[in-house]
Amino acid sequence: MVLAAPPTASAQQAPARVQVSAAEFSFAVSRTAVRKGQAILQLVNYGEDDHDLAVRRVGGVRTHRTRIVHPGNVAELEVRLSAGRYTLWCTLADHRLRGMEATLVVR
Ligand SMILES: [Cu+2]
Repeated sequence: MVLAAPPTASAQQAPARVQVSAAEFSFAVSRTAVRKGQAILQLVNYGEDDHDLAVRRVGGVRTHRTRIVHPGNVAELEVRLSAGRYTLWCTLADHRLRGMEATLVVR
């Protein structure tokens, strides 16, 4: 007789996924709100310059950041998000000022 394994903490909800499309000079998120908990933020560089993805909770002190992503490449950032509003941006040069910034709401 085979017993089904009991549910464990690791078998909970799969992490939320958000794709961030980067180009010169814009950041477009695939969704603007996610549930709190584990999330995978995927940066896809559709541009012709290098970009990266940084994320910080508004009012928070910790910044998570991907490596620099070359054109046509992808990077993922797995983070634990608590409820609040997060800012996503590119840290390279003046890209943020030029429009590479987005907001993600976590409920
Ligand atoms: Cu950039």
